[in-house]
Amino acid sequence: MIKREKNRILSLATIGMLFLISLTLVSAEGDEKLITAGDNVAISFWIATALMLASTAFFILERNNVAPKWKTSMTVAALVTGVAWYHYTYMRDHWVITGESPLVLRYVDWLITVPLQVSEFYLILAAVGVATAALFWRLFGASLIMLIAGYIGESAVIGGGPWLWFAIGMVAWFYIIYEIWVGDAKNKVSEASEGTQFAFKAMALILTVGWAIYPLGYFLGESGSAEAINNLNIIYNLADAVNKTAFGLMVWYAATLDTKATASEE
Ligand SMILES: *C/C=C(C)/C=C/C=C(C)/C=C/C1=C(C)CCCC1(C)C
Repeated sequence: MIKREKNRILSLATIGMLFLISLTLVSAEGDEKLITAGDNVAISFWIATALMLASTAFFILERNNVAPKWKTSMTVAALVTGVAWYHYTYMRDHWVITGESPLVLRYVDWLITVPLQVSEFYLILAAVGVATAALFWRLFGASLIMLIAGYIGESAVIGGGPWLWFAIGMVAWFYIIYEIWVGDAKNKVSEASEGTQFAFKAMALILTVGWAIYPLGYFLGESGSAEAINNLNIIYNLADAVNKTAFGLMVWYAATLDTKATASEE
């Protein structure tokens, strides 16, 4: 019975995946321009697109194999890569056709996926017993300030120049790092399960090291060199691979650790 149920979910997921893949093909066929060899930015867009789709399918399928308390985290991980996959299908076409940065869609994507990741952090903190609604809103607010400042700086919709807005974004990001490393979470985490401890450490590293790739991309992108736009896009695409796929994999690994531990207790 359970097996039948599982097979049904698996086949539904497979159908869903094939559907998503066929959508990707349709939009690729409609393009007037093709990727030229040596267009490394376009290649990085295509790799990121495929990676986001594969990660989404993986997280949805693996959701069935983890303990119930980790299922929501797996769902959120799949949503992050799923939303990104959808936006990447557009961003990559935008690049191939215009040769320009898909600036607006990039920030639209972050505006949805970063709050989703903040919710993921919140779920992990909740497992450690240190999550409060106030903390969630502080992290959420700081991440919004960071992204809005970045958008204003890159798009130049308001004056001030790219570096003032960069500085504001950096302050918001440092505040997030401060909350994670200096808040009470880290004291309580040593009492939590092995899986939760792993997830917490992974989260702290992603926020500090993984997220650092973005300001680096911004910095190089605004440097005014001829390669600036290429650097910016390759670095942002790489950053998304680390922060969306690798982060989801860490959550999945933490969930698997916990699920095994619970199974051996029983
Ligand atoms: C999935 C997308 C993610 C996790 C995007 C994260 C984006 C950032 C951490 C952006 C950071 C920036 C700063 C810290 C300074 C201002 C410029 C930004 C917006 C690139």
